[in-house]
Amino acid sequence: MTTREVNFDGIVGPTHNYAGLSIGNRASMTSAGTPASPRLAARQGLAKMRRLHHLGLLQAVLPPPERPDPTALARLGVAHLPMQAALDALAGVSPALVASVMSGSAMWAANAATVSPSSDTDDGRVHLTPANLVSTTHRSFESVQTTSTLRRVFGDAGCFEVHEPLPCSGAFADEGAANHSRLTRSHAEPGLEIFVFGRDADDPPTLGFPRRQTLLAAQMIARSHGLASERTLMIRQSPSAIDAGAFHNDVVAVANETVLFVHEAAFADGAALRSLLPDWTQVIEVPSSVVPLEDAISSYLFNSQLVTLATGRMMLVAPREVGETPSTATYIEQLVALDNPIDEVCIVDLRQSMRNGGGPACVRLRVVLTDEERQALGGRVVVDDQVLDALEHWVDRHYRDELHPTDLGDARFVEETRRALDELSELLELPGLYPFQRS
Ligand code: SUG
Repeated sequence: MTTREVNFDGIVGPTHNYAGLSIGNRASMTSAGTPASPRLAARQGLAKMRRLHHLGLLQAVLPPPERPDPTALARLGVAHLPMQAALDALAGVSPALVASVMSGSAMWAANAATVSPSSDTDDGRVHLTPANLVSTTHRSFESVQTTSTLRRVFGDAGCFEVHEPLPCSGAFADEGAANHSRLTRSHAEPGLEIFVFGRDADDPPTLGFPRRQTLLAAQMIARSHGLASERTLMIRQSPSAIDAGAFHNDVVAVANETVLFVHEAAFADGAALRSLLPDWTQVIEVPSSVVPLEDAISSYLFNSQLVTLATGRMMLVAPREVGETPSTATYIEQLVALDNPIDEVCIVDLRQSMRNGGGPACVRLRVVLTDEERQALGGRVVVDDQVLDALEHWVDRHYRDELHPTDLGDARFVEETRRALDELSELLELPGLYPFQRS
C-alpha cells in the first residue's frame, strides 16, 4: 500500500475579480476595483498544476462553485426573481452584495476544509470538515456548495466522512486548512495536527484586523475527526502578525512531514510551540532581521507549497514575488545551501491570485490518501496532461480576458458562466454537480 499526498487545487472560476472584499488581506484591499483576467488566472493555476504533476506529484482539482450562489440568493430573499431582477435588487441595496454572491473566492482551496488523514483518526477514515468561512460575507457563501462538491468527490462512506460545516456563528469561525498543519515522520504515518487560532470564542473584540479562526472551532473539529488529544496541538497566532496582514497562518508558516518552515513572528509564543514538538521535527525559523515580517507578507515566502519529491528531498514551490523581493530572494539562495531537507526552489507565476492574497499554498487542499482511498474518489479529478490540456481548452473557450467588479451584475454574464460550468461538470465526470443543472 502506498500512501501519498494529493494536492487538490481549486480551479479558478470564471468570475475571478478584484472587489476588495477582504479586510485584513492587504493584497485584496490594494487591488480593489482594478480589472482582473479570469482567463489568465485560470491558466496560471493550471500551469502550476502541470508543473507539480511533471515533478511526479499527485495533482487533483476541485471545480469552482456556481455563481451567484443560489443559497445566498434564497437567504437574501431574491431567489424567486428572474436573474437580472435579483442582481438589480441586491445592487439597489449595496453593490458589495453583488460582488459577494458572484465572488470567485472558492479558488483558494486551502480554505475549503480541514482534512485529517485516515492514519490520524479513530475510525481509520479520512475526515473532512468544510470551513464555514463566516468571517467574511463573500466567503461565507462558499460552504454549502463546497460541502456538496466534497461529498461527490469524497462520497465513499467506507473511506471518507465529510462533516457538516460548523455552525455559522462568530464563536465557531473556521477558515479550514489555512490554519491547520500536520507534522509526521512520513505522510503514511500518524501525525501531529496543529490547529492555529486567532482568538478564543469569548475573547473581547480587538481593534486590529479580524481574527478569523477561533479555538472553539479548532477543538470541535479535532473532536469530530476523532483525533487523539496527545496528537493535537492548539496554538495561538501572533496578534501582531494578523494586524500586519497575516490573515491566515499559512501566510507565515508551512509544514511538510518533519519540517516546519516558519517566520519568527508567526505565533504568539513560538518558544512554547517548539517545546511541544516531537524531537524529530526540524524547525526552520526565519528571523525578522533576515526577512522582515512585511516582506514575508508581501512576497508570500511562507505561502509556498513545501512538497516531498520522489527522492525524499523537499522542494519549495514559491510565488514569483519571492524572487522579486530582495530579502526573500537572498534568503532562498541561503536556504537551499544550508543543511536542511529543502534542496530546491521552484518559482511559479500566480500573480492574478496573488493580487487577491492567494499564493501557491492557498490554491490547494492537501489530502493524504492510501491507494484504496484514491481509488474511491468520485469524478475524474486526479489530473494528467490530457485532463490539463482539456481544462486549458475549456478555459480558453469560455473565460473572459478582462473582468471588472462592475461587470458582475449582468444576467447575461451569469448565463455565460453557466455554459462553462455545464461543460466542466461533463469534463470532470461529475454530472449534475451544479444546482442550476438540477433545477
Ligand atoms: O480569504 N481573498 C482571500 C484569499 C485567501 C487566501 N487563502 C489562504 N491564505 N489560504 C481571503 O481573503 C479576496 C476577494 C476580493 O477581494 O475580491 C479574497 O477573498
